[in-house]
Amino acid sequence: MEKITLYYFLVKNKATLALGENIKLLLEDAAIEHEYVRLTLDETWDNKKVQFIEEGLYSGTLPYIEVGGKKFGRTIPIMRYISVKLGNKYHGTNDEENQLLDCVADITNDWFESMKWAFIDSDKNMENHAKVGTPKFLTIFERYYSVQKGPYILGNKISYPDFLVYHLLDDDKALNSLANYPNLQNLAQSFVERPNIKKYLATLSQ
Ligand SMILES: N[C@@H](CCC(=O)N[C@@H](CS)C(=O)NCC(=O)O)C(=O)O
Repeated sequence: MEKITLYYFLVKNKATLALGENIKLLLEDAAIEHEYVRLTLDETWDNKKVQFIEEGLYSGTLPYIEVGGKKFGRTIPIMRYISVKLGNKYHGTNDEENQLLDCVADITNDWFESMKWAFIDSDKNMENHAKVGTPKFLTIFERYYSVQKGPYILGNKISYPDFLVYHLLDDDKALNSLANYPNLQNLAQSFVERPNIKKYLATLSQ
């Protein structure tokens, strides 16, 4: 696949925080040549947003990618697009599997939105999210991941929602408290051992 340029904000000065990282992890895993451009969510963004909308990114949101002179937006659609371009590398093998992947990916949007608003609103809401929101989503995903033997949602084959779920566990600081969620723990442990992911994660701790 051609080189991809990924655009996303640098959130709270932490390289991996929020949506862009889902795509970054996929690009790393697939060993696709890429550049990651970080923007700042400040007054300069308002002008950029107008420009992006004029260029056809009508939602005016990040992340987006540029590839072969074309721009594509929205996290999950971008991940699906990359997977399709790679011969459905990160999709299922039939309609029913793909419906399951759609479903899991859709719930990750709910999880992200719940976490985002708690994070933006106040410390009190964040506390409430940690007590109520996080366990609610962990329980839902534990159910999905218990259907197959794992470690991934489709069993041995990784697919795009696995990246989303792993990254939410990280963003929501749940990676070290998965004792009651053995299938999610299995996912997280296997995910970080994927050779390209392992190499990439090592660069973050340098
Ligand atoms: N569900 C969308 C959410 C996109 C979104 O709301 N992005 C936020 C950053 S997390 C954004 O661009 N905010 C700036 C704005 O709306 O002007 C996706 O996954 O792409």
